[in-house]
Amino acid sequence: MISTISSSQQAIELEHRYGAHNYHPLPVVLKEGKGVFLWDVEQKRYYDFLSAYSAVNQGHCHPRIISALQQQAETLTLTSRAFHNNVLGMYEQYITEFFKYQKVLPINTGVEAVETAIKLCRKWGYEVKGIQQDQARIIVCEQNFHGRTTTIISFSGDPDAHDNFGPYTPGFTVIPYNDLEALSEVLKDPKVAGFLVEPIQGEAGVNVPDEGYLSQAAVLCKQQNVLFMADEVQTGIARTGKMLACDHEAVRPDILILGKALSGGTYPVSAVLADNHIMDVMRPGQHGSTFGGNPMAAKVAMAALDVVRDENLAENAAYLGAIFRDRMGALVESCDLLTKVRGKGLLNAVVINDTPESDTAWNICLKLKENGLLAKPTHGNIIRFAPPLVMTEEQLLECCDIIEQTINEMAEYK
Ligand code: IF1
Repeated sequence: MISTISSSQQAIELEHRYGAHNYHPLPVVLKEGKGVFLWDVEQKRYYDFLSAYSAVNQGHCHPRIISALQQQAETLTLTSRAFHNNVLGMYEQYITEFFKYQKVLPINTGVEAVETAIKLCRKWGYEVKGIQQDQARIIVCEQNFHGRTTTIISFSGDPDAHDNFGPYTPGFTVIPYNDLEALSEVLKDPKVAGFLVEPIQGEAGVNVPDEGYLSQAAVLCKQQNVLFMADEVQTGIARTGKMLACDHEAVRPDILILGKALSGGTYPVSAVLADNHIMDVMRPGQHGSTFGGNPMAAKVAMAALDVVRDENLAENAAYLGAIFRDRMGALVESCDLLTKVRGKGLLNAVVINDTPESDTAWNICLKLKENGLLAKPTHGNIIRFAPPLVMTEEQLLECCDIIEQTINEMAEYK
Protein backbone atom coordinates (compact mmCIF):
# COMPACT_ATOMS: atom_id res chain seq x y z
CA MET A 1 0.00 0.00 0.00
CA ILE A 2 1.64 3.26 -1.17
CA SER A 3 1.77 5.91 1.58
CA THR A 4 3.45 8.76 -0.36
CA ILE A 5 3.85 9.65 -4.03
CA SER A 6 7.53 10.17 -4.80
CA SER A 7 7.28 11.01 -8.50
CA SER A 8 4.75 12.17 -11.08
CA GLN A 9 5.36 9.01 -13.06
CA GLN A 10 4.47 6.86 -10.06
CA ALA A 11 1.19 8.74 -9.55
CA ILE A 12 0.26 8.40 -13.22
CA GLU A 13 1.00 4.67 -13.16
CA LEU A 14 -1.18 4.15 -10.08
CA GLU A 15 -4.07 6.03 -11.69
CA HIS A 16 -3.67 4.00 -14.87
CA ARG A 17 -3.68 0.72 -13.01
CA TYR A 18 -6.39 1.32 -10.42
CA GLY A 19 -8.56 4.12 -11.85
CA ALA A 20 -11.20 4.08 -14.57
CA HIS A 21 -9.83 5.51 -17.79
CA ASN A 22 -12.56 8.10 -18.23
CA TYR A 23 -10.14 10.99 -18.63
CA HIS A 24 -7.03 11.83 -20.66
CA PRO A 25 -5.27 14.37 -18.43
CA LEU A 26 -2.23 16.40 -19.39
CA PRO A 27 0.85 14.52 -18.04
CA VAL A 28 1.26 16.68 -14.91
CA VAL A 29 0.71 15.61 -11.30
CA LEU A 30 -0.24 18.46 -9.02
CA LYS A 31 0.21 18.42 -5.30
CA GLU A 32 -0.34 22.00 -4.13
CA GLY A 33 -2.29 25.07 -5.16
CA LYS A 34 -2.35 28.65 -3.92
CA GLY A 35 -4.04 31.57 -5.68
CA VAL A 36 -3.16 31.46 -9.38
CA PHE A 37 -0.34 28.95 -8.87
CA LEU A 38 -0.10 25.17 -8.88
CA TRP A 39 2.94 23.04 -8.00
CA ASP A 40 3.60 19.53 -9.26
CA VAL A 41 5.15 16.62 -7.38
CA GLU A 42 8.60 17.73 -8.53
CA GLN A 43 7.91 21.24 -7.11
CA LYS A 44 7.65 22.88 -10.55
CA ARG A 45 5.36 25.93 -10.41
CA TYR A 46 2.66 26.64 -12.98
CA TYR A 47 0.16 29.37 -13.71
CA ASP A 48 -3.27 27.72 -13.68
CA PHE A 49 -5.14 28.74 -16.87
CA LEU A 50 -7.99 26.28 -16.46
CA SER A 51 -9.18 27.00 -12.89
CA ALA A 52 -10.70 23.49 -12.76
CA TYR A 53 -13.09 24.57 -15.53
CA SER A 54 -14.01 27.78 -13.67
CA ALA A 55 -14.55 26.20 -10.27
CA VAL A 56 -11.53 28.00 -8.78
CA ASN A 57 -12.44 31.59 -9.72
CA GLN A 58 -11.36 32.79 -6.26
CA GLY A 59 -7.92 31.20 -6.61
CA HIS A 60 -6.71 27.91 -5.12
CA CYS A 61 -7.23 27.48 -1.36
CA HIS A 62 -8.49 31.01 -0.74
CA PRO A 63 -7.86 31.59 3.01
CA ARG A 64 -11.33 32.98 3.74
CA ILE A 65 -13.03 29.99 2.09
CA ILE A 66 -10.69 27.44 3.65
CA SER A 67 -11.24 29.00 7.06
CA ALA A 68 -15.03 28.74 6.65
CA LEU A 69 -14.60 25.12 5.56
CA GLN A 70 -12.34 24.28 8.51
CA GLN A 71 -14.54 25.95 11.12
CA GLN A 72 -17.68 24.20 9.96
CA ALA A 73 -15.86 20.89 9.46
CA GLU A 74 -14.97 20.90 13.16
CA THR A 75 -18.54 21.77 14.18
CA LEU A 76 -21.18 20.03 12.06
CA THR A 77 -20.72 18.69 8.54
CA LEU A 78 -24.03 17.02 7.67
CA THR A 79 -27.48 16.60 9.23
CA SER A 80 -29.38 15.55 6.06
CA ARG A 81 -32.61 17.48 5.47
CA ALA A 82 -34.48 15.16 7.84
CA PHE A 83 -33.70 17.85 10.41
CA HIS A 84 -33.04 21.57 10.27
CA ASN A 85 -29.63 23.06 10.97
CA ASN A 86 -28.54 26.52 12.09
CA VAL A 87 -26.76 27.45 8.86
CA LEU A 88 -29.07 26.55 5.95
CA GLY A 89 -31.71 29.26 6.46
CA MET A 90 -29.00 31.92 6.83
CA TYR A 91 -27.39 30.72 3.56
CA GLU A 92 -30.72 30.59 1.73
CA GLN A 93 -31.43 34.19 2.73
CA TYR A 94 -27.85 35.19 1.79
CA ILE A 95 -27.82 33.65 -1.69
CA THR A 96 -31.38 34.68 -2.65
CA GLU A 97 -30.61 38.28 -1.68
CA PHE A 98 -27.23 38.08 -3.44
CA PHE A 99 -28.83 37.07 -6.77
CA LYS A 100 -32.24 38.70 -6.14
CA TYR A 101 -34.52 35.67 -6.31
CA GLN A 102 -37.23 34.61 -3.88
CA LYS A 103 -36.06 31.03 -3.35
CA VAL A 104 -33.12 28.62 -3.76
CA LEU A 105 -32.97 24.84 -3.99
CA PRO A 106 -29.48 23.87 -2.74
CA ILE A 107 -27.84 20.82 -4.33
CA ASN A 108 -24.30 19.56 -4.92
CA THR A 109 -22.87 19.24 -8.42
CA GLY A 110 -23.58 21.28 -11.51
CA VAL A 111 -25.32 18.44 -13.30
CA GLU A 112 -27.58 17.85 -10.30
CA ALA A 113 -28.55 21.52 -10.48
CA VAL A 114 -29.34 21.19 -14.19
CA GLU A 115 -31.39 18.04 -13.48
CA THR A 116 -33.18 19.95 -10.70
CA ALA A 117 -33.97 22.80 -13.10
CA ILE A 118 -35.36 20.32 -15.66
CA LYS A 119 -37.60 18.66 -13.06
CA LEU A 120 -38.75 22.06 -11.75
CA CYS A 121 -39.49 23.27 -15.28
CA ARG A 122 -41.44 20.16 -16.26
CA LYS A 123 -43.46 20.21 -13.02
CA TRP A 124 -44.22 23.91 -13.52
CA GLY A 125 -45.24 23.06 -17.10
CA TYR A 126 -47.84 20.53 -15.89
CA GLU A 127 -49.07 22.21 -12.72
CA VAL A 128 -48.96 25.91 -13.74
CA LYS A 129 -48.82 26.18 -17.55
CA GLY A 130 -51.23 23.26 -17.93
CA ILE A 131 -49.24 21.14 -20.40
CA GLN A 132 -50.70 17.65 -20.86
CA GLN A 133 -49.06 15.07 -18.56
CA ASP A 134 -45.71 13.67 -19.81
CA GLN A 135 -45.86 15.91 -22.92
CA ALA A 136 -43.61 18.78 -21.73
CA ARG A 137 -40.76 19.70 -24.04
CA ILE A 138 -37.57 21.58 -23.19
CA ILE A 139 -35.56 23.38 -25.88
CA VAL A 140 -31.76 22.96 -25.81
CA CYS A 141 -28.98 24.03 -28.16
CA GLU A 142 -26.59 22.18 -30.41
CA GLN A 143 -23.06 21.82 -28.97
CA ASN A 144 -24.47 22.09 -25.44
CA PHE A 145 -22.69 20.87 -22.36
CA HIS A 146 -24.81 20.61 -19.22
CA GLY A 147 -23.20 17.64 -17.45
CA ARG A 148 -23.01 13.89 -17.74
CA THR A 149 -26.07 12.18 -16.25
CA THR A 150 -28.14 9.99 -18.57
CA THR A 151 -30.92 12.57 -19.05
CA ILE A 152 -28.46 15.38 -19.76
CA ILE A 153 -26.38 13.41 -22.28
CA SER A 154 -29.66 12.33 -23.92
CA PHE A 155 -29.65 15.72 -25.66
CA SER A 156 -25.88 16.01 -26.14
CA GLY A 157 -24.54 16.21 -29.67
CA ASP A 158 -21.11 15.00 -28.59
CA PRO A 159 -20.71 11.32 -29.56
CA ASP A 160 -18.22 10.72 -26.75
CA ALA A 161 -20.69 12.04 -24.15
CA HIS A 162 -23.76 10.49 -25.79
CA ASP A 163 -23.12 7.22 -27.60
CA ASN A 164 -23.84 3.80 -26.06
CA PHE A 165 -25.55 5.19 -22.98
CA GLY A 166 -29.13 4.65 -24.26
CA PRO A 167 -32.03 4.34 -24.01
CA TYR A 168 -32.28 8.11 -23.77
CA THR A 169 -34.63 10.48 -21.95
CA PRO A 170 -37.24 11.96 -24.33
CA GLY A 171 -38.77 15.45 -24.25
CA PHE A 172 -35.95 17.63 -25.58
CA THR A 173 -35.79 19.58 -28.86
CA VAL A 174 -32.35 20.61 -30.12
CA ILE A 175 -31.97 23.86 -32.08
CA PRO A 176 -28.90 25.73 -33.34
CA TYR A 177 -27.23 28.01 -30.76
CA ASN A 178 -27.39 31.77 -31.33
CA ASP A 179 -30.35 31.35 -33.74
CA LEU A 180 -33.40 33.38 -32.70
CA GLU A 181 -35.47 32.32 -35.70
CA ALA A 182 -35.06 28.66 -34.82
CA LEU A 183 -36.01 29.42 -31.21
CA SER A 184 -39.02 31.50 -32.23
CA GLU A 185 -40.25 28.64 -34.41
CA VAL A 186 -40.04 25.89 -31.80
CA LEU A 187 -41.56 28.12 -29.10
CA LYS A 188 -44.85 28.09 -31.04
CA ASP A 189 -45.42 24.57 -29.67
CA PRO A 190 -47.67 25.01 -26.58
CA LYS A 191 -46.07 21.89 -25.05
CA VAL A 192 -42.76 23.74 -24.56
CA ALA A 193 -42.10 24.36 -20.85
CA GLY A 194 -38.56 25.71 -20.93
CA PHE A 195 -35.46 26.83 -22.85
CA LEU A 196 -32.16 25.65 -21.31
CA VAL A 197 -29.11 27.56 -22.54
CA GLU A 198 -25.50 28.38 -21.64
CA PRO A 199 -25.02 32.19 -21.94
CA ILE A 200 -21.62 31.33 -23.45
CA GLN A 201 -21.00 27.72 -24.53
CA GLY A 202 -17.89 26.74 -22.60
CA GLU A 203 -17.04 23.22 -23.69
CA ALA A 204 -18.09 23.91 -27.27
CA GLY A 205 -15.06 26.17 -27.38
CA VAL A 206 -16.19 29.41 -25.68
CA ASN A 207 -18.92 30.14 -28.21
CA VAL A 208 -20.03 33.73 -27.54
CA PRO A 209 -23.47 34.43 -29.03
CA ASP A 210 -24.31 37.65 -30.89
CA GLU A 211 -25.04 40.73 -28.79
CA GLY A 212 -28.76 40.65 -28.05
CA TYR A 213 -29.22 36.90 -28.44
CA LEU A 214 -29.85 36.26 -24.75
CA SER A 215 -32.13 39.27 -24.24
CA GLN A 216 -34.21 38.55 -27.33
CA ALA A 217 -34.39 34.85 -26.47
CA ALA A 218 -35.69 35.81 -23.02
CA VAL A 219 -38.34 38.04 -24.61
CA LEU A 220 -39.46 35.24 -26.95
CA CYS A 221 -39.74 32.87 -23.98
CA LYS A 222 -41.76 35.41 -22.01
CA GLN A 223 -44.13 35.90 -24.92
CA GLN A 224 -44.81 32.14 -25.10
CA ASN A 225 -44.95 31.55 -21.32
CA VAL A 226 -41.80 29.40 -21.49
CA LEU A 227 -39.21 29.38 -18.68
CA PHE A 228 -35.80 30.83 -19.63
CA MET A 229 -33.25 28.65 -17.80
CA ALA A 230 -29.64 29.89 -17.75
CA ASP A 231 -26.94 27.34 -17.05
CA GLU A 232 -24.34 29.62 -15.41
CA VAL A 233 -22.41 26.74 -13.85
CA GLN A 234 -19.32 27.72 -15.85
CA THR A 235 -20.09 31.32 -16.89
CA GLY A 236 -21.41 32.51 -13.53
CA ILE A 237 -19.73 33.82 -10.36
CA ALA A 238 -17.87 36.66 -12.11
CA ARG A 239 -16.08 34.52 -14.73
CA THR A 240 -17.18 36.58 -17.76
CA GLY A 241 -16.64 40.02 -16.22
CA LYS A 242 -20.11 40.35 -14.66
CA MET A 243 -21.49 38.45 -11.67
CA LEU A 244 -23.57 36.46 -14.17
CA ALA A 245 -23.03 36.23 -17.92
CA CYS A 246 -26.72 37.09 -18.28
CA ASP A 247 -25.95 40.45 -16.66
CA HIS A 248 -24.16 41.55 -19.85
CA GLU A 249 -27.63 41.81 -21.41
CA ALA A 250 -29.63 42.58 -18.25
CA VAL A 251 -31.41 39.23 -18.61
CA ARG A 252 -32.96 37.79 -15.45
CA PRO A 253 -33.45 34.05 -16.04
CA ASP A 254 -36.65 32.47 -14.72
CA ILE A 255 -34.44 29.68 -13.42
CA LEU A 256 -30.77 30.36 -12.61
CA ILE A 257 -28.38 27.41 -12.36
CA LEU A 258 -25.10 27.84 -10.44
CA GLY A 259 -22.25 25.52 -9.45
CA LYS A 260 -18.44 25.21 -9.58
CA ALA A 261 -17.11 28.53 -8.18
CA LEU A 262 -20.09 28.74 -5.83
CA SER A 263 -17.67 26.98 -3.46
CA GLY A 264 -14.42 28.38 -4.86
CA GLY A 265 -13.43 24.84 -5.77
CA THR A 266 -13.30 23.60 -2.17
CA TYR A 267 -16.47 21.47 -2.05
CA PRO A 268 -19.31 20.42 -4.42
CA VAL A 269 -21.91 23.18 -4.09
CA SER A 270 -24.59 24.03 -6.63
CA ALA A 271 -27.89 25.84 -6.54
CA VAL A 272 -31.07 26.52 -8.49
CA LEU A 273 -32.72 29.91 -7.94
CA ALA A 274 -36.24 30.94 -8.94
CA ASP A 275 -39.19 32.95 -7.68
CA ASN A 276 -42.06 31.49 -5.66
CA HIS A 277 -44.48 30.96 -8.58
CA ILE A 278 -41.97 28.46 -10.00
CA MET A 279 -40.14 27.08 -6.95
CA ASP A 280 -43.34 26.43 -4.98
CA VAL A 281 -44.31 23.57 -7.30
CA MET A 282 -41.70 21.57 -5.37
CA ARG A 283 -43.26 20.15 -2.22
CA PRO A 284 -41.90 17.89 0.56
CA GLY A 285 -40.60 14.54 -0.63
CA GLN A 286 -40.53 15.55 -4.32
CA HIS A 287 -36.84 16.31 -4.74
CA GLY A 288 -33.58 16.50 -2.74
CA SER A 289 -30.29 14.75 -1.96
CA THR A 290 -28.33 13.56 1.07
CA PHE A 291 -25.78 16.40 0.94
CA GLY A 292 -27.99 19.10 -0.58
CA GLY A 293 -27.89 22.22 1.60
CA ASN A 294 -25.51 20.77 4.17
CA PRO A 295 -23.94 23.22 6.66
CA MET A 296 -20.43 22.87 5.19
CA ALA A 297 -21.66 23.72 1.69
CA ALA A 298 -23.68 26.62 3.08
CA LYS A 299 -20.78 28.18 4.99
CA VAL A 300 -18.32 27.66 2.13
CA ALA A 301 -20.70 29.17 -0.42
CA MET A 302 -21.27 32.29 1.68
CA ALA A 303 -17.50 32.75 2.06
CA ALA A 304 -16.93 32.11 -1.65
CA LEU A 305 -19.50 34.73 -2.66
CA ASP A 306 -18.15 37.20 -0.09
CA VAL A 307 -14.74 36.87 -1.72
CA VAL A 308 -16.13 37.47 -5.22
CA ARG A 309 -17.86 40.64 -4.05
CA ASP A 310 -15.23 41.98 -1.65
CA GLU A 311 -12.33 41.43 -4.07
CA ASN A 312 -14.26 42.85 -7.07
CA LEU A 313 -13.50 39.73 -9.09
CA ALA A 314 -16.03 40.51 -11.83
CA GLU A 315 -14.44 43.90 -12.46
CA ASN A 316 -10.98 42.32 -12.41
CA ALA A 317 -12.06 39.64 -14.87
CA ALA A 318 -13.46 42.29 -17.23
CA TYR A 319 -10.30 44.40 -17.02
CA LEU A 320 -7.79 41.56 -17.41
CA GLY A 321 -9.90 39.80 -20.05
CA ALA A 322 -9.71 42.85 -22.32
CA ILE A 323 -5.93 42.94 -21.97
CA PHE A 324 -5.72 39.19 -22.66
CA ARG A 325 -7.83 39.38 -25.83
CA ASP A 326 -5.81 42.37 -27.05
CA ARG A 327 -2.54 40.51 -26.61
CA MET A 328 -3.88 37.29 -28.15
CA GLY A 329 -5.47 39.26 -30.97
CA ALA A 330 -2.08 40.72 -31.82
CA LEU A 331 -0.58 37.22 -31.68
CA VAL A 332 -3.28 35.91 -34.05
CA GLU A 333 -2.34 38.68 -36.48
CA SER A 334 1.36 37.93 -36.21
CA CYS A 335 1.41 34.18 -36.81
CA ASP A 336 -0.54 31.68 -38.90
CA LEU A 337 -0.70 29.05 -36.13
CA LEU A 338 -3.69 30.84 -34.54
CA THR A 339 -6.85 31.95 -36.29
CA LYS A 340 -9.02 33.59 -33.61
CA VAL A 341 -9.34 34.60 -29.99
CA ARG A 342 -12.79 34.93 -28.41
CA GLY A 343 -14.41 35.20 -25.03
CA LYS A 344 -15.71 37.52 -22.31
CA GLY A 345 -14.02 38.46 -19.09
CA LEU A 346 -11.57 35.70 -18.20
CA LEU A 347 -13.40 32.97 -20.12
CA ASN A 348 -11.47 32.96 -23.37
CA ALA A 349 -10.30 30.54 -26.04
CA VAL A 350 -7.84 30.59 -28.91
CA VAL A 351 -8.61 28.69 -32.13
CA ILE A 352 -5.61 26.87 -33.59
CA ASN A 353 -5.11 26.89 -37.34
CA ASP A 354 -5.40 23.13 -37.73
CA THR A 355 -8.12 20.47 -37.99
CA PRO A 356 -10.02 19.45 -34.82
CA GLU A 357 -8.59 15.96 -35.32
CA SER A 358 -5.00 17.26 -35.20
CA ASP A 359 -2.95 17.10 -32.03
CA THR A 360 -1.57 20.60 -32.49
CA ALA A 361 -3.61 22.12 -29.66
CA TRP A 362 -2.57 19.26 -27.40
CA ASN A 363 1.11 19.76 -28.33
CA ILE A 364 0.82 23.48 -27.67
CA CYS A 365 -0.56 22.68 -24.19
CA LEU A 366 2.35 20.31 -23.58
CA LYS A 367 4.75 23.10 -24.54
CA LEU A 368 2.85 25.59 -22.36
CA LYS A 369 3.26 23.14 -19.49
CA GLU A 370 7.02 23.05 -20.06
CA ASN A 371 6.96 26.86 -20.01
CA GLY A 372 5.06 26.95 -16.71
CA LEU A 373 1.43 27.46 -17.74
CA LEU A 374 -1.36 24.87 -17.57
CA ALA A 375 -4.20 24.92 -20.10
CA LYS A 376 -6.11 22.21 -21.95
CA PRO A 377 -7.80 21.99 -25.34
CA THR A 378 -11.60 21.83 -25.38
CA HIS A 379 -12.61 20.31 -28.72
CA GLY A 380 -9.65 19.40 -30.89
CA ASN A 381 -8.20 22.67 -32.13
CA ILE A 382 -9.44 25.10 -29.46
CA ILE A 383 -7.53 25.95 -26.28
CA ARG A 384 -9.55 27.44 -23.40
CA PHE A 385 -7.70 30.04 -21.30
CA ALA A 386 -9.43 30.68 -17.97
CA PRO A 387 -7.18 31.67 -15.05
CA PRO A 388 -8.45 32.34 -11.53
CA LEU A 389 -10.06 35.79 -11.33
CA VAL A 390 -7.68 36.89 -8.54
CA MET A 391 -4.82 37.20 -11.06
CA THR A 392 -2.95 40.54 -11.07
CA GLU A 393 -2.25 42.52 -14.22
CA GLU A 394 1.46 41.84 -13.84
CA GLN A 395 0.82 38.06 -13.65
CA LEU A 396 -1.51 38.19 -16.65
CA LEU A 397 1.08 40.04 -18.72
CA GLU A 398 3.67 37.43 -17.75
CA CYS A 399 1.26 34.69 -18.85
CA CYS A 400 0.70 36.45 -22.18
CA ASP A 401 4.49 36.46 -22.59
CA ILE A 402 4.57 32.70 -21.89
CA ILE A 403 1.79 32.00 -24.41
CA GLU A 404 3.42 34.19 -27.08
CA GLN A 405 6.82 32.57 -26.48
CA THR A 406 5.26 29.11 -26.72
CA ILE A 407 3.31 29.84 -29.89
CA ASN A 408 6.43 31.30 -31.52
CA GLU A 409 8.42 28.21 -30.53
CA MET A 410 5.70 25.96 -31.98
CA ALA A 411 5.31 28.04 -35.13
CA GLU A 412 9.04 27.66 -35.81
CA TYR A 413 9.01 23.89 -35.90
CA LYS A 414 5.49 23.35 -37.34
C1 IF1 B 1 -16.01 16.90 -16.78
C2 IF1 B 1 -16.53 19.92 -19.76
C3 IF1 B 1 -16.49 22.21 -18.91
C4 IF1 B 1 -20.72 22.82 -17.24
C5 IF1 B 1 -21.96 23.46 -17.48
C6 IF1 B 1 -23.10 21.93 -16.09
C7 IF1 B 1 -21.91 21.27 -15.81
C8 IF1 B 1 -20.70 21.70 -16.39
C9 IF1 B 1 -22.03 24.68 -18.39
C10 IF1 B 1 -21.95 20.05 -14.89
C11 IF1 B 1 -19.45 20.97 -16.08
C12 IF1 B 1 -17.22 20.37 -16.35
C13 IF1 B 1 -17.45 18.88 -16.28
C14 IF1 B 1 -16.07 18.33 -16.27
C15 IF1 B 1 -15.25 19.24 -17.17
C16 IF1 B 1 -16.04 20.51 -17.27
C17 IF1 B 1 -16.39 20.91 -18.63
F1 IF1 B 1 -15.34 19.89 -20.34
F2 IF1 B 1 -16.88 18.75 -19.30
F3 IF1 B 1 -17.44 20.37 -20.60
F4 IF1 B 1 -16.36 23.06 -17.97
F5 IF1 B 1 -16.70 22.67 -20.08
N1 IF1 B 1 -23.11 23.01 -16.91
N2 IF1 B 1 -18.39 21.14 -16.74
O1 IF1 B 1 -19.57 23.28 -17.82
O2 IF1 B 1 -21.32 20.36 -13.66
O3 IF1 B 1 -21.71 18.13 -12.67
O4 IF1 B 1 -19.46 18.70 -13.52
O5 IF1 B 1 -20.34 19.86 -11.49
O6 IF1 B 1 -17.06 16.28 -16.93
O7 IF1 B 1 -14.90 16.47 -17.03
P1 IF1 B 1 -20.67 19.19 -12.80
